[in-house]
Amino acid sequence: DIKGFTFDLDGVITDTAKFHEQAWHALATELSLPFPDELARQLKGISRMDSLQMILDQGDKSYTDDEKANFAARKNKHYVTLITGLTPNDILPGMFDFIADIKQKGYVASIASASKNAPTILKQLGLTDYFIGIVDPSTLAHGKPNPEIYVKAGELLKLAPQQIIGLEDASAGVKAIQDAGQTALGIGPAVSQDNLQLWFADTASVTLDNIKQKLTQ
Ligand code: B16
Ligand code: MG
Repeated sequence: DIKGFTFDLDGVITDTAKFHEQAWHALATELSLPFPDELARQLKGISRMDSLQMILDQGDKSYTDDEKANFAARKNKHYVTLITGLTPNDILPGMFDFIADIKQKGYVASIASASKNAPTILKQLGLTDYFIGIVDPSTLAHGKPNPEIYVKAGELLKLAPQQIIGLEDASAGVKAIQDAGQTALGIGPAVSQDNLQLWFADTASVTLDNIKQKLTQ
């Protein structure tokens, strides 16, 4: 029986992708590098330093580790100013009701986000108390699609993988959930091809009733 949920953050609980995009785009422009829409899409779920490398790969200059650390810090400073504007109104449709409902019914929940800013984002959204824990991405050796982050998010719940549903909007995250032995719940067009028993077109459709219905189909 399902007793808990592991949540991706960006794209599932709130849309921080637009702020990442804005901050990376500004950095790319400062460095005279192009920033195509396709690149913005590819950066979803990718760690900060890996994202930076993908942006720098648009040009042919090489940079020292110090310079790269400085670029990443500059982007993050900009990003942090953008997310201070987040409020509970920025929770994606239906997600507050779902998160409150599972808590009220005794399920446990944790966060599996690659973002080091996840604690700040949850606080801004007023959701901190709904989660038992947040995986610290600085403790991870590998990013999604490696299952490590979902394994750790499951450990925070003190549940077996078979008792957990993981929520994701990206294919790499769906694979990470499945390889962690949890049941993947996919949301949105980017994961519609993933052959999931639990697939929802949007966050508003994610309810316990709809999940139960799909699981018994
Ligand atoms: P930070 P998720 C990811 O969040 C974002 O999708 C990705 O664009 C970002 O680079 C990454 O977090 C790291 O974020 O720079 O704040 O540590 O989708 O895993 O919730
Ligand atoms: Mg995501």
